[in-house]
Amino acid sequence: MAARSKKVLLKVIILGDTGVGKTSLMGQFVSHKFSNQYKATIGADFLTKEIQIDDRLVTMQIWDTAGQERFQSLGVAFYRGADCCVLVYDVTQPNSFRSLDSWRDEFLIQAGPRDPENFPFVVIGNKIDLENRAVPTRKAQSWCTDKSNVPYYETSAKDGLNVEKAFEAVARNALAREREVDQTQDFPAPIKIPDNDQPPPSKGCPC
Ligand SMILES: Nc1nc2c(ncn2[C@@H]2O[C@H](COP(=O)(O)OP(=O)(O)OP(=O)(O)O)[C@@H](O)[C@H]2O)c(=O)[nH]1
Ligand SMILES: [Mg+2]
Repeated sequence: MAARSKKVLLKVIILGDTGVGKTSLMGQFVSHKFSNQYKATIGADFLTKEIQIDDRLVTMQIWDTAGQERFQSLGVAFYRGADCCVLVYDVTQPNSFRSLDSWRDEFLIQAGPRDPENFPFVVIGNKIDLENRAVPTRKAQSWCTDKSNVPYYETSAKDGLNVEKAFEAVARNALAREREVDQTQDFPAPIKIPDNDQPPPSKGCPC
């Protein structure tokens, strides 16, 4: 029998301080390319990549955003409909780790998901190829555990280390969540059983 194949489109948004490597991660994942030169992202831009997750062909539409404040002008409409949000920090920059809270809050305010506590986030600690690491893994891991067990990955966009794994987790996480939403929607409408304490329906139908 032919394998069941369903096409899915996932909208993924990458957020994090300027210079943490958001554009580099996307470039490494989508085109296996990396440049040491820094070019600030202005506004937002997306790339797509198709990946196979079990029996499903998943098109990831990955939105790279600007970390520099003066280039941030994304409205609510941009965040709405996101299936997963990737929060990136640089393991050599403690400030970028401390910013994760505000990036998460900002996303939840703007996107307004129905169930904010369980919205699928993935956290990436990038630049692990560098020697001057300043944020310990357990600190980042503990932040993620506190936030309803957000998956945590450490990557190097430069070497490509763990990049594929992290984005696969993004897709899996979003798909798992989609299934949950589907299930609640498939539930039949509850049948109302009249409460015995309620007064009987009024007699004398006007019709
Ligand atoms: N060594 C090392 N350098 C990296 C890595 N990822 C990114 N960089 C470098 O860090 C700098 C910033 O990377 P970007 O990907 O442009 O950062 P960004 O988060 O997109 O920055 P904004 O667009 O301003 O928000 C660039 O010079 C990259 O070459 C990494 O994993 N290792
Ligand atoms: Mg960028």
